[in-house]
Amino acid sequence: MAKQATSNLLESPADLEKFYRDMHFIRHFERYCERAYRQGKAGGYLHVYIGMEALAVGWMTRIKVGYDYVITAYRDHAHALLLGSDPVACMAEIMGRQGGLSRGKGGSMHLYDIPRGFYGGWGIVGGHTPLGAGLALAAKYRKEKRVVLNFLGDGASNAGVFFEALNMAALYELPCIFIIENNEFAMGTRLEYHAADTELHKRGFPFGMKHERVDGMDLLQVRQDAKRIVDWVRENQKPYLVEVMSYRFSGHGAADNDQGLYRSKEEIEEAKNRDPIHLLEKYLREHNVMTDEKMEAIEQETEEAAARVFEAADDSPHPDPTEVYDHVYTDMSPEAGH
Ligand SMILES: Cc1ncc(C[n+]2csc(CCOP(=O)(O)OP(=O)(O)O)c2C)c(N)n1
Repeated sequence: MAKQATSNLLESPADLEKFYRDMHFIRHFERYCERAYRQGKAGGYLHVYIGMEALAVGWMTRIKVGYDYVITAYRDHAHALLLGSDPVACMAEIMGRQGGLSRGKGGSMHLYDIPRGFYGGWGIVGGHTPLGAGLALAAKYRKEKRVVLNFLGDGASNAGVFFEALNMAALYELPCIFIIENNEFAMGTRLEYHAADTELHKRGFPFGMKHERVDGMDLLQVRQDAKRIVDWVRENQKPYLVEVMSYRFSGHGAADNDQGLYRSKEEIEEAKNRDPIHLLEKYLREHNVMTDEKMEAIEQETEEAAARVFEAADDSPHPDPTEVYDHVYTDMSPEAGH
């Protein structure tokens, strides 16, 4: 590691390296997911997180893994990976294989890992937001001090059910952080065309909820905001609405090849000036935390790691057709011990 003035650093060098690796790994993992889809190896649909890595890394590294709860929509790969879910099991799920997190029955949009507090992975836009409030209600009822990260998209923040979730969370004072991942688009519809008021965080105001808009591209800023808000919610046991500004570099889903129908190539290139990985590289360079050679090595190592994950997942067999009705509903019978 290069010489550095560690006292000026916002994070320890070891943590900075870990975050840098995580962001690269997520990006490579997502590229392999797109490849799997194009090779016909991933059924259903698939949405990647490329461009938004700092958002998930910043927030997910501020919670207590295995204690706090996380729930999100269908753009869910990064969240599972950051909670420590086995990357091969994530990729195998995305490919619909037996070794997948949901035994190959959910696919990309339905990753779950309950021991790590990950409650999915949901495909109905906005539909999971009351479930996240319910998780917070359960924790509060049991007098635990958990917090819930309840992620949703900017488009999802228009759904009626989201306002119901906000109302109940405020009424019952639930430790739930609604995190709007504002990547500026709901499929091909730009923020200005889908939201009457584009400051989405204001939607917390009518419910008397604390709310604010924060950055989602500069990892170190994200980490600071996330810590402040997670600490506040854990301590005060009340909800919070935070709108995190980001941008998605890839198409909406794997079938959107971004042919300039709703945004120009120039706009995407312009947004890449704030590529979260490059912003962190700039910090690492300016503070002499890491040399360019080391950064290149990490980029390559994480690419190779993602390639190994892809291959291992591809080796996992398809589920046996006789299992099709198994594990779909929880067995609530007395024999099952419930
Ligand atoms: C209730 C419902 N309506 C419509 C859809 C189709 N649909 C899938 S993704 C999407 C856009 C959601 O955008 P946003 O919430 O901003 O999330 P992002 O994809 O940007 O992460 C829509 C309308 C759906 N899945 N569920």
